[in-house]
Amino acid sequence: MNERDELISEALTVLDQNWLGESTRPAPRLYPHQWSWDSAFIAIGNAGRNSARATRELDALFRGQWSNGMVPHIVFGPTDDHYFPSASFWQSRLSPDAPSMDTSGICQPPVHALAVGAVVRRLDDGRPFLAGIFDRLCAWHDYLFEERTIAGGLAEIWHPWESGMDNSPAWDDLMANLHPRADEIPAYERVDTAVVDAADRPTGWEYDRYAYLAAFLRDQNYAPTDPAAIPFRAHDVLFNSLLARSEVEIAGLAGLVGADPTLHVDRAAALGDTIHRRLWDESLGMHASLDVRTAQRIPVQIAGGFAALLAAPPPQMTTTIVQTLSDILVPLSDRAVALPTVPVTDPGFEPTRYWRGPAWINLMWLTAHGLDEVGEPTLARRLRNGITTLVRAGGFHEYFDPTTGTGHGSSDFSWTAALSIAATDELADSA
Ligand code: 2M8
Repeated sequence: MNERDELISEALTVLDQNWLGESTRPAPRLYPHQWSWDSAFIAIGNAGRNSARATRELDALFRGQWSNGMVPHIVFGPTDDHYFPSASFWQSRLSPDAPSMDTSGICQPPVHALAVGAVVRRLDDGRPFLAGIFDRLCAWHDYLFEERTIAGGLAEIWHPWESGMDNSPAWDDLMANLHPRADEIPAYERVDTAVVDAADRPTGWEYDRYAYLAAFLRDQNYAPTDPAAIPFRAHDVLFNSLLARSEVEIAGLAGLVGADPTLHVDRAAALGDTIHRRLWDESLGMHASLDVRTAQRIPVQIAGGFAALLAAPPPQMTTTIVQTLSDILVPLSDRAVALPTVPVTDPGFEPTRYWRGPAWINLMWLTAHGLDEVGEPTLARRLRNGITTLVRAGGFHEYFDPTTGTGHGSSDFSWTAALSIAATDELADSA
């Protein structure tokens, strides 16, 4: 077996081991249920190798969809243990919109349309699967455009977990501005630090605030009546760029099910314009997320900001972004680079702490796609080579120290495996 086939076969073994029967857990012990954006990445990896499983994965996730359209960030399995916050913490059925199975009460970045598109393109006839999921996908986006787009034309996140980049330095000031009273922080017991090194995870101070924010939303049955009272509100670049790019994807898929693409084309264009107008930060040379409560952009260079490449930036902006990105990328060899979540030169860079420095395969893969879309295939290739280099040397870890290449967090991490397959296939296709 050549190196390429070997990597794919090992990645498929990880996905097999994490398969729960209807969906795939992100990792064996750390994340035992179904997570929203993880499942989208996992379906992308399975699309070309195990398309039946990819369709089941997405169907299972959308079975957890709420009647208001929200796709929850966790769909819980039948056993409610070994994870904090558990189903009994979230109590999703406090909301009349929640389905009969247990879910969390918040969401994650809308990357699902890209997964649906990837799966449909790999099926002999993708129309039956698409017909079953298309309206649900549109309802998810309607939720984001209607219930989460409150001011300024951008969708809001209400919890750092909704960004997917939980303890990113982008959220430091917003978190520091939360002043929960002791009785507003619910009692809880962490499970994560018993499974992986606590030094690689968010701090206790951050977890207190995660628990406080989740309980705040829960105590309003997940339907806050006064947006001004929500303690954490951000316009995240990654979240909104994925929403814009996903609208383009939905527009492209619409014809296959006889739907009208116009709304989706218009939404993608309007949202893209707003992203480039409101989130562009000339001094950073890239886009930055915005604190809705202060109406200020958050002046930090975060890898998620490069997702704006997926939202059709204008040419001059694109040139600046690619230059900034090139300066931040860390060489792994003469043809492979890693994308750290925070520049290694940043005083706050922590090489192994979760979303505060390590290289994450999903952000590298999304950035490679953004580069393809703005006509930078050489840099895209170096990023994909970076993905295969990191997993060959470090295994299918959750994240990697970009300065040494060593793997951290959970081993046998599903989206690392799935996107290694996708990157390997894309490298072969572009050779
Ligand atoms: C991490 O987030 C969860 C909370 O949702 C956690 O730390 O327990 C993040 O890396 C998130 O992006 C990811 O979806 C999740 C499962 O892999 O883990």
